[in-house]
Amino acid sequence: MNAPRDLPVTRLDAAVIGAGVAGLYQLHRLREMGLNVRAYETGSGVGGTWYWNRYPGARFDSQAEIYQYWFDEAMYKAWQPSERFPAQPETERWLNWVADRMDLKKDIQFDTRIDSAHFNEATQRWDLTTRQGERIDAQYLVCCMGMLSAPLTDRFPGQSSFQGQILHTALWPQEGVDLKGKRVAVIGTGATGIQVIQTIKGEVGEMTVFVRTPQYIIPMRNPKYSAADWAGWGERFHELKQRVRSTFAGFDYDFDAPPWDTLTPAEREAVLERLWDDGSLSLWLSSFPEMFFDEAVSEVVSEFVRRKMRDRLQHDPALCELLIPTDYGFGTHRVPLENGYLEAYLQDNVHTVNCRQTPIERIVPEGIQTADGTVHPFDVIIMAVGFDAGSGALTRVDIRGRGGRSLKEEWQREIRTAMGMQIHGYPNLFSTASPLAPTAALCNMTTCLQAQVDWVTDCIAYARAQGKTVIEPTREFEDAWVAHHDETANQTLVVKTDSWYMGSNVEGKPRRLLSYIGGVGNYHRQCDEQAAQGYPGFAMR
Ligand code: NA7
Repeated sequence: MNAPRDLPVTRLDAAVIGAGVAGLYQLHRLREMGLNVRAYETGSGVGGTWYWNRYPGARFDSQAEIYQYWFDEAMYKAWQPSERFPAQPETERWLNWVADRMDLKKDIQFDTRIDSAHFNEATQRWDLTTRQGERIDAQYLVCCMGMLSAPLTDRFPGQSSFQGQILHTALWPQEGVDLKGKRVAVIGTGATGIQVIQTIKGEVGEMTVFVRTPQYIIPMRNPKYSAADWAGWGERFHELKQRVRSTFAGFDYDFDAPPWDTLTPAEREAVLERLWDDGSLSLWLSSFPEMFFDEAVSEVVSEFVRRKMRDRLQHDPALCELLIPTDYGFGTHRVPLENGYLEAYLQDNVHTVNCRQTPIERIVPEGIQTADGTVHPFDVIIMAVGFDAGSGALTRVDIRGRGGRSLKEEWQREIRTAMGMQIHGYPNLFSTASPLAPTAALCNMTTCLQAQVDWVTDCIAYARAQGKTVIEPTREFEDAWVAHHDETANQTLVVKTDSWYMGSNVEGKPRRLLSYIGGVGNYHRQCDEQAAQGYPGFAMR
C-alpha cells in the first residue's frame, strides 16, 4: 500500500515523531548534527506524557535530581524543582522551558498525528502521511512516541451511553474537571488510579473505587527543595550523570544491601525499614535483588509491606482482604508511591466494589452495571484503566517496512526488537521507549531515553560517515537479542505476574516481558559495545 500521492510533501533528512522527553532531545541532537529534521506532535504543546496526563495528582516518582537532562550542566543548575517529586504542571513547565531555551519549538509541528509510515524501497526513504493531510518524505524515522501513550479508552460496552462525564486519565481536559460534591467512580488502582484517589478524596461528594487487582504501595516522602538544596544537587551533576547510567534502574540508588543469605532476619528487617522510610522506589529497586528470583525472599519482603498496609488500614478485615495483595510478590509489577491512598478508604464517603467478585459488566446511562445486576449511579466516571504499553504507540500507526510488511500484524504474532531501538525489516526506523529495552518500564525514563537518543544519533552519524544510507538490524542479531531478553526475564518472578509489564492487560497481546530486566548498566554496556565495534549486529548499505 502506498501513501496518497496528491498531498503536499515535506522532504527531510529525519522525521521525529513525538515532542516529549525523548523527542525534544532527539530533535536537538539531530539538528546539532546538521540534519534537516522536524518533529511531529499530536498534542498542541510539548511534554508527551506530561502534556496528556493532567489528571488530579499526576506526578513522577523518580526524584527531581535525576529526572533530568544531562547534556547541559548550566541548564540543570538553572531549573529549580520545587520538591523531590514534582507534579505534572511543574514537569510540563520544565519541558516547555527546556524547549524554549533550546529554541526547539520552531522545528516542531504541533496538532499533527502521523497516520502512516511506509518504507519506499525504490527511494529507500520513509513516506509518512499525517491525519491533517500532509506527506513527509524522510530518510530516517525516529519514533519517540512514549511507552504509555496509547490509552485504553474503549474498555467497557455502553460507554457512549453514559449521561454524565466519562474520562480516561490520560486524556484529561486542559480546563480541568469540577468534582466538588459529585458522585465519582474511579475504575483502576494502578499507579494512576492511586494518585487520583488520594488527590480527589477531599473534594468529591461520594467516591466509589472499583478494585480488581490490589497493589503493594510505598509511602512517598516528598520534601520541598530550597535553592540551597538544588545547589547541592548541582554540585553533584557530573557524579549523578555518570551514576544513573550504570545502576540497575537508572536511578541514583542501586542494589547495595549485603546478600540476603548473609543477614539475620533482624538485619534484613532493618534494611527494609530504612528503605521504606526513604519514601522512594528504593525499597523496590535498591534493596534485595533476591526478591526477584527467590519465592521465599519475595514472600518475606511482600509480608513486610503487607504488615505496613494492614496497620494503615487499621486491620479492617474487609479492606485488608480487598486492598492487600496476596497472590503475587512485591515488585513483580510496578510499585506505586502514594500519599494517603489507603486512608481514603477509611473515609465515610469512599466506597468500594470488589471487581474480583462482581466484575464491571457495562456502562449504562446512569452509571456502572456490575455482574450481579446492580447499577451504581454516578455523575463522573474516571477510567484509570491503563495503556497498550510499549508496543501500542507504534502499532497505532500504519507502519510498513520492506516488502510491505506491517508492524501491527507482525507484533500481533510476536513483539520483537533489536535492543528496543530498531526492528529487522524496517530500515532506518529507530525508536525509543519501545519493547525489549529498559525504557519500556524498568528505568528512570530520562536516563534511558537520553541514552537511547544518543545511541540512535551516534548510529546515524556513523553510517553517514561510512557513506551508508540505510541501517537495519540483522535477523540474527535481533534473534540473539530476543533470546537474551527472554532468558534474562524468565529467571525472574516478574514473568509470572499479570500486568501491563507482560502485556496481559490487553486482550490478545502476545505475552512477553516488555521491558529488558538485565539492568540499565548492563543494557548500556551492550549498546556501547555495538557502537564501539562498528555495529556488527546491523547491516548498513
Ligand atoms: P495500570 O497499571 O495498567 O492499571 C490499570 C488499572 O485498571 C488496574 O488496576 C486494572 O486492574 C484496572 N482495570 C483495567 N481494566 C479493568 C476492568 N475491566 N475492571 C476493573 N478494573 C480494571 O495503568 P496505570 O495508568 O495505573 O499505570 C500505568 C503506568 O503509568 C504506571 O505503571 C506508571 O509507570 C505510569 P487489573 O490490574 O487489570 O486487575
